[in-house]
Amino acid sequence: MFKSLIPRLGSRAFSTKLDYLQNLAMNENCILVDEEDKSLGPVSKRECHTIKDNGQLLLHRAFSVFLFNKRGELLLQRRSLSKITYPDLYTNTCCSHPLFDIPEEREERAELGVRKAAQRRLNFELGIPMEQIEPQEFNFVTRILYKDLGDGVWGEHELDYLLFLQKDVDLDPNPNEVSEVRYVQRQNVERTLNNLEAPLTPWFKLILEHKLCFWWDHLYEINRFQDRANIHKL
Ligand code: DMA
Ligand code: MN
Repeated sequence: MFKSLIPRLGSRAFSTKLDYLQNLAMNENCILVDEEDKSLGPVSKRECHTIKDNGQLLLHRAFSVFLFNKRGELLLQRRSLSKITYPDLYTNTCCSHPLFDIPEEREERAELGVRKAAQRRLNFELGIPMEQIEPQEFNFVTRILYKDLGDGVWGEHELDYLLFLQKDVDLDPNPNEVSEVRYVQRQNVERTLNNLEAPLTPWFKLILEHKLCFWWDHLYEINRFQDRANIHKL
């Protein structure tokens, strides 16, 4: 009887995107943390985002940038179809992880590691020149902790630093990361987000339901709301 030489693909293989660059990035090491944000060492991005058989996901350090232009409009991105986790969804300006592999990104003093990682990823994902945003320019607001089971194969479980910045910047999106960018006005936020051609990422939704609009309304004094003491479970 004919036996196929092509191995049968399990469900995980089917839902694994074969994008070369995105797969390569899965070998980078995130920073594993406990619920108090104490660093527990390196774990690959692949392992951090793989849902285990018991539904568990490893908690790791992350950041979410909210970049506003001088008119106070929030920059959104649509994740590319190549992304392995949460492809083709609209989300806040830029999200990623400080890497254990880059020693400066492990620095916890004044959130320096996260700030450096944010500068690196704004450049990589959106093409914002490195010199247009310095790490100390971000306004760190607070940390949130959330878990989301994504597509059942790939998910998120993050201790996420929220970074706000109001500045006009140059954009040159990287198509392997981002398929579309657009600015959203505060007064139209509900209507605009309800009429997008794709859903929002779960973390953006959670932050939106939490305090995004309040912080947006107080952009000019955002530093008043800096909270280093607490980690908010959303
Ligand atoms: C991960 O974002 C971080 C958050 C806050 C969800 P991501 O999936 O966009 O990470 P990367 O761009 O490094 O793949
Ligand atoms: Mn993550």
